[in-house]
Amino acid sequence: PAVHQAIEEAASKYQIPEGRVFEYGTAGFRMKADLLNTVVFAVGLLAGLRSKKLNGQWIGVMITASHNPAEDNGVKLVDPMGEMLEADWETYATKLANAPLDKIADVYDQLIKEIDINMANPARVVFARDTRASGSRLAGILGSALTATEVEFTDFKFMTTPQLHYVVRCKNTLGTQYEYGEPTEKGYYEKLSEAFKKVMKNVKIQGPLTVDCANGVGGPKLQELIKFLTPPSQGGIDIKVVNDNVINPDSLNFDCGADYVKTKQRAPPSSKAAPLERCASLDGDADRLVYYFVDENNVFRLLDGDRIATLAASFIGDLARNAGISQKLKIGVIQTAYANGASTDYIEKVLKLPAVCTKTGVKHLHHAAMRYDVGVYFEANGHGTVTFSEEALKTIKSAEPQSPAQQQALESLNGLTDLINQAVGDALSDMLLVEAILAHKGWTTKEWLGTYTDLPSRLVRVEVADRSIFKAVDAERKLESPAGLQDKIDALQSRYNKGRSFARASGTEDAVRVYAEAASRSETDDLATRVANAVK
Ligand code: NG1
Ligand code: ZN
Repeated sequence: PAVHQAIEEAASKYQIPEGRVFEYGTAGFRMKADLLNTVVFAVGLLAGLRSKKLNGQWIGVMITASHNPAEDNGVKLVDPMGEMLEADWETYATKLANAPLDKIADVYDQLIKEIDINMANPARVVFARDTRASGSRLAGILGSALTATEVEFTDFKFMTTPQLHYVVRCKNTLGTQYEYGEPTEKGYYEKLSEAFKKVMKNVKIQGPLTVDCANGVGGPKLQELIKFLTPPSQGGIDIKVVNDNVINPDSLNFDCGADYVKTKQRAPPSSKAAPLERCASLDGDADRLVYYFVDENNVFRLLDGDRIATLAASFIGDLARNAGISQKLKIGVIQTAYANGASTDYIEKVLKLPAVCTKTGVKHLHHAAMRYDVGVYFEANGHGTVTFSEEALKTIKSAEPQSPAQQQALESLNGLTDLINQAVGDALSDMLLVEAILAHKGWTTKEWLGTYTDLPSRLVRVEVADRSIFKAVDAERKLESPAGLQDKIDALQSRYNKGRSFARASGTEDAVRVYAEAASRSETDDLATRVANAVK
């Protein structure tokens, strides 16, 4: 029929790069931007099918390669409630992306049968992109696939990844009892800024915050958000935006941003922050956030995703107790094997909360978080958020305060449920969350750092001939293949005080990652080197 022919016609304009096999991984498809044309076209076809399968609910498509270099790009699908694409569909995405172009319309038709899609249903898609130079070309290709398949779509142009997730969730809940907000960028700023005002009632934060925006889309969006916040002259936070150059596309993620700061364990070389000044870095699409400062002795101090998780869990726990509803709000903290062992200890022994370990990738963390009334989940690299169950929201909204103190705690909790982007980890929302908590606790970053002492850690990237032979089990903390390797790792880590190490194949790069931590820096480095050698 007409659609089949329109797909063939539209597809004939592109060329599949030779010898490439594409795979929808933890971060969707990601690679050098000039290889992505046909992949984006395939994702456009699938987005329409996904929407039809879900009775015309809005599906999101985000064009970004996050913290990767400027010449890369990527594309991923967003499900109706703002979550990552359902796992089963990753295979369909992979199938379509690898179809030869003269067969892609046939594969499309096969998928309709295989997934059993009612083609009479409407299809609706929203999409956006980060500031990469290749983004507008890819958005055009996406549009051509949507047009060929007669899908209704809205192009939101530049957005942070979490903003797009927000819009998708808003569009699909509009007019229902779960209405999430107004499905526009302005709606996003209004929701966040109003919630922040609520949470900041009666408290004030000390000193300015410098935010490194990785020269990505987070820069202009943070500038926009600031217009909605209380200005410093009226007691609001003084946010200094740096690394917000989106004019020179090559500066994206270059010597700055959350990934740089976390992996290099140092401030961006361009940083002019004085000792003890509070700093934060976003990544290229503003879904990761880390804090840091330089102490009195000029030593760099990092406050990563584990720190944000422990801070949030401790604060929400306090509020629940102060509101008199702690019995009804079961809080859990979800981490991956990359979480610093000291943070896990602190969660279990000091906060007395359950700490759950899942596989790497936020969809696994998100899933585990949903099993709690309040699920706090963060990857050590700064990607994460807090989820509130329906039951928890009801408890918070319907609780009857018995005292002014209880009322205040309930109001703060209520504000938090709006301040936190529950669809997905969101650096701008997480930043306001951290600022609010520090203000409530009256803490500087130094006191935050003082809650526990991180074990020295090391992350090593090991190039191997074939990473697919590395098969991990037990939330990726152990290897069952290649045979014998885990025994070697076990023997090595037992030789070091507080030694812990594991190796797993990366889901986003062609390499194996080795993580090690131990009581001292030298033991850590030694352990990491030995395990890396065992992997090679
Ligand atoms: P891989 O390449 O699978 O280790 C990396 C990050 C993940 C996650 C994904 C998606 C580390 C050690 N790994 O995964 O946490 O963020 O990218 O972007 O940080
Ligand atoms: Zn990102």
